[in-house]
Amino acid sequence: MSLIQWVNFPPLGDERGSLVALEGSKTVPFEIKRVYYIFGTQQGVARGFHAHRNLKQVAVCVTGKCRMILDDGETRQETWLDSPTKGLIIGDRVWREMHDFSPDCVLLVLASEHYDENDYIRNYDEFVKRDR
Ligand code: T46
Repeated sequence: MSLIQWVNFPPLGDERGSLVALEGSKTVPFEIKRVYYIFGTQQGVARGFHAHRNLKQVAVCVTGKCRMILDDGETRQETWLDSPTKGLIIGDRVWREMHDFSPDCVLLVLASEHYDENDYIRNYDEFVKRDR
């Protein structure tokens, strides 16, 4: 099964421009408990490099782009987040890395759980050996 799974956000456009609505348990396949966004990422900086034990997320670049790597310990796949109408679903126990942020990138993330530092798996070898 591909690690790269999308959810489409149909643009509600009219002559004034576009609008996308994100609704928990509707357009987004879980109840949204937290929203955060990453912006102003410096050139050459990569982020992520961890997995989560119990967290589902949808990530969407509302402007600009970045490259996302997902890795379940057996398969490593990558894709570009470059559209405000496509969200990437990131499931539990998937290692993620974000690279090649454009200067204008705003990466919006919708999360199924509140922030919990104890939910992070930050050591790749441990992730592959034990935490998948
Ligand atoms: C993920 C990828 C896509 C908080 O206090 N609350 C929060 O909700 C978040 C997400 C972070 N933080 C703090 C923890 C750190 O001191 O903000 C700081 C930066 O977080 P972090 O280094 O984890 O950021 P990234 O970009 O490496 O990872 C983030 C999310 O943490 C992670 O869950 O999946 O974006």
